[in-house]
Amino acid sequence: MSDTIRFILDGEEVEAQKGDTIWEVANGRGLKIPHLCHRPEPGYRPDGNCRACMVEIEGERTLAASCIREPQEGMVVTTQSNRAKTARKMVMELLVADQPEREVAHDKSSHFWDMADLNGVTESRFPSMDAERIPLLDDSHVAMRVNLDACIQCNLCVRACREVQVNDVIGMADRGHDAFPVFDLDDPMGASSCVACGECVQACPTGALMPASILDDQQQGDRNDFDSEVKSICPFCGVGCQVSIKVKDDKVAYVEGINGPSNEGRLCVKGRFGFDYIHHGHRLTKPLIRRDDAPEKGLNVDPSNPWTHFREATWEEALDFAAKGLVDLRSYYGGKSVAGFGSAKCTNEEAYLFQKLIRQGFKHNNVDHCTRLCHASSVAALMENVGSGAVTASFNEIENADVAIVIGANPTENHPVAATYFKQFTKRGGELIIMDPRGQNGLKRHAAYNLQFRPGMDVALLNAIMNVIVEEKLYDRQYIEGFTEGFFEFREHIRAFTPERMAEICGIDAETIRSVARTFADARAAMIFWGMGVSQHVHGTDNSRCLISLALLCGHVGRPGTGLHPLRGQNNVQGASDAGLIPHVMPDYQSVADREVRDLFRHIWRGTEIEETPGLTVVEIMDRVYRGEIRGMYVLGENPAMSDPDVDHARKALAKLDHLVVQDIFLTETANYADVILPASALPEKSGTVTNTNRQVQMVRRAVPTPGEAREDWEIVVDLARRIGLDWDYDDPREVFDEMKMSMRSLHHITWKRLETESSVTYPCNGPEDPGQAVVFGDGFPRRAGRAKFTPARVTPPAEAPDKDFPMVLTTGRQLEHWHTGSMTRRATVLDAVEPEANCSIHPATLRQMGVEAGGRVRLTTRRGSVEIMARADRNVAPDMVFLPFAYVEAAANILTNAALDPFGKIPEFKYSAVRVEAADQPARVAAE
Ligand SMILES: Nc1nc2c(c(=O)[nH]1)N[C@H]1C(S)=C(S)[C@@H](COP(=O)(O)OP(=O)(O)OC[C@H]3O[C@@H](n4cnc5c(=O)[nH]c(N)nc54)[C@H](O)[C@@H]3O)O[C@H]1N2
Ligand SMILES: Nc1nc2c(c(=O)[nH]1)N[C@H]1C(S)=C(S)[C@@H](COP(=O)(O)OP(=O)(O)OC[C@H]3O[C@@H](n4cnc5c(=O)[nH]c(N)nc54)[C@H](O)[C@@H]3O)O[C@H]1N2
Ligand SMILES: [Mo]
Repeated sequence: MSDTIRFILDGEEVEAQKGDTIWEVANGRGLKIPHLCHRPEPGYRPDGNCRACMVEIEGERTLAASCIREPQEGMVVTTQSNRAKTARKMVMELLVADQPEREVAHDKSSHFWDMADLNGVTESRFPSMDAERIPLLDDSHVAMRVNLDACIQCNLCVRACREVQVNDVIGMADRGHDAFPVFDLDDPMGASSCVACGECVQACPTGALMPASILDDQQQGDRNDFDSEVKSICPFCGVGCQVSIKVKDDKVAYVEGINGPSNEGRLCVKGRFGFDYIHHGHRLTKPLIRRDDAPEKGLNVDPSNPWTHFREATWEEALDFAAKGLVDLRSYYGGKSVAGFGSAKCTNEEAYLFQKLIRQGFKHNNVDHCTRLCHASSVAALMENVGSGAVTASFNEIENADVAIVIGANPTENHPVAATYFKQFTKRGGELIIMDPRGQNGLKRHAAYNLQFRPGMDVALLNAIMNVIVEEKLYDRQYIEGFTEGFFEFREHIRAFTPERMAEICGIDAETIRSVARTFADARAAMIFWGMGVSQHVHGTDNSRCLISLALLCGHVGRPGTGLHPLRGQNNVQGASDAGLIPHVMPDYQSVADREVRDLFRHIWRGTEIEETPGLTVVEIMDRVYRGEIRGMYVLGENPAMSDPDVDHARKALAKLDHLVVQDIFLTETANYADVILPASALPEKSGTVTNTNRQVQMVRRAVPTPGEAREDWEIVVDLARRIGLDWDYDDPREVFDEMKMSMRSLHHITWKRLETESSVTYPCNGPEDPGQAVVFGDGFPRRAGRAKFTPARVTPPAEAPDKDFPMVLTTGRQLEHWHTGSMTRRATVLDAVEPEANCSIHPATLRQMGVEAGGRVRLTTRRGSVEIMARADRNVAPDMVFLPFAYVEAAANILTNAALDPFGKIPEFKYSAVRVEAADQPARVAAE
């Protein structure tokens, strides 16, 4: 069994695990051995190149680099011998000779100078060697500065870029003492393929790579020049990276990744460099009430000058006004005349309070949020067939997989930190299967299979794969017998979907389909990840049903390295859904139609009767608003005037409302239509909990104050609730969390206190010591008899087909630097600088045919409307397709998209509309009737 080794370290017998290094063992015992090229953070391979960590080993002639040397049984190691200390000091002195003086250092508090101090080195006896060779400042990137005069060739930036984030941008040019890091083929950083994750900046020990925001004109700065450090969660995507926010003068100075369970220190460009949206001049700092003499409601408010339409109000006045408008509608037209959109950008406690306000205050369930436009269909299929809507395994489980499918998701742009784990998986030999009509720049070169099939044909492709698995009997009979139901009907159903027949429909040849089927079925452990390319279709639920069946067929659920993982989008969409911000279920997906559930909440909510009819969804609510049946709305942290599938309709609807209360951090397109605007807090300004895609409940801590008179969202919701007559008396998010625990089994063993100390606990959690279960359903499913179900799916075509007037296919989605409707990221300096202009992507051959240069302007027209926009040439997009992000108000994608809904998930078909593309300087062609 001997995985432990005993050896002598500085005179004491110590124990080490096999694979530990001397440095690790020493460090674990509090001994300080200097280190420069070694970074103890997870993911960094020791390299042993700088010799700063030398120790003496009895019986060995030369000193050993402790960061790479593993102890052996009986070895005698001395870390503090004179010989070792002298050697380390010498290494340091040689390096100091080539550094800029400490007083003018790029980073006065660099790890390098800490190590110099540790060695007692203040100056060097040696002459500087490299004044000549240094390619000096590279300030071509908006977010980062390169000052190679401080580079010590430690190679950490290369490992950061290649091995941790797997971006392969940085390499070393030249050799030995003359080596220096280069970007791509020695391009300026700003012109290289760098995606600005900033991992290299975080890893650099000397300040040669630094965040631009903390350097002055002289290229001098100090990483320790901050007033406080607060550990919290990134406000952008569902990965839920843990961040350390360094605050100076109540502003975010800079951000670093810390060792959270989902990110292990890594961040992406948004999480590291995208925080200053919270300090933007457009922040709402005072409550606003629409002026009596305001122009007609429309998209006509300038967020830097709202006074044309709004006037300042005190909180008292604004809250009274907000409440009165809603209460008046309730008394006059009944509670159903008011509906609410809550937010997946806010905390769990805020989501809980919001749905409670609508359910308790207006006696119905017409409360929903952006999950409807997102994974609603995936959740519908998961609930139906697995019995639970959350992921069955964390994405980090890919570490234990040997095959993984990524379908309809673009993680290098939308879940970039998750993508780093996917890329590392392929580096270890894992086989990645990508299924996406669009080629993926970031991931495809790592993939074993890259299936660029026809858009909307997921069921055809997946059924064909399952046909092979069934026909070739590659399925896991034992698993199917033990844990599933419906297999025999499914087997009959799937027989018709032969690869040959499906190849014609989906565009992937039968042999490739067979080969993918065998790869997946033969895997020891395989995972399936999916995104909006699967869910946002009129057949989104069918798409997910296929993915579930595929995993069940092969028994790839419930074990390490297996599982179903719909990559959740917003930072707290999992948590907001768990907290009941959904029209047909209460917290923890307990059905409003279930009497026992309603009884439970009557008890917890002190006598409130819960309406038993499931409520209306986002798009249905917007429809009723349009028809005048809903006259008042409370919109918290959502921007439907941009994100609704038919914004023309949504904007008209919003304009009709008698009373619209918007609570946001900016004057969004939606706030344009508000009667009253309540200035709220951004995530770094509040405390509470959020739940990420991995089911990890994590602590959000307040880092900076809200600007002006803006207040934390939960406080505003509580004050409004009191004014509409509810007897709420919460004084702290913690009290809300405690109330949530009364109805939510998912929070068992997860306490506020634990989250304060541990920062993150995964649900389900089996005990006060258990960090939570990363993989679930190994012993059965939360369904009848513990069995998951096969639900057959047929091929349904998209809701509209291209024809001669609209011959191409429009698909919409996201880009790395921008967040949804752009309200946050277009106000973040770095992100806006990198991606400043509304753009779409079109195949170069298609552009050529239209006579449009790359970067020229095109007009996109669908049956619903038209926008003009700059077109990029992109070979990843099929010649008959256009890819359009929806972040740009000046060319809003959702003027064009089709609002047709999936019947189960009620999700719109954002991923497929028929479109006509023309050069913008050509006269618009009028569609023939
Ligand atoms: N940078 C950034 N990151 C984000 C967000 C953001 O706005 N910006 N939003 C967050 C949110 S809320 C979400 S939900 C996630 C979404 O993350 P993703 O699901 O990755 O998002 P999308 O870019 O909408 O679409 C993913 C892919 O679906 C493909 N696709 C299109 N049609 C089809 C099809 O018919 N079949 C298949 N299989 N694929 C198709 C597209 O080519 C695209 O590559 O991202 C989250 N992360
Ligand atoms: N064409 C097209 N449309 C789509 C999609 C698509 O793929 N294509 N995807 C859909 C999907 S998956 C999603 S999730 C939706 C997203 O749709 P939305 O949720 O409407 O989009 P966001 O821009 O994220 O809106 C969040 C709002 O919250 C505000 N905010 C941020 N932080 C806070 C906070 O802490 N407190 C408060 N009060 N406000 C805050 C922001 O300023 C912003 O106005 O879009 C959907 N629409
Ligand atoms: Mo989403």
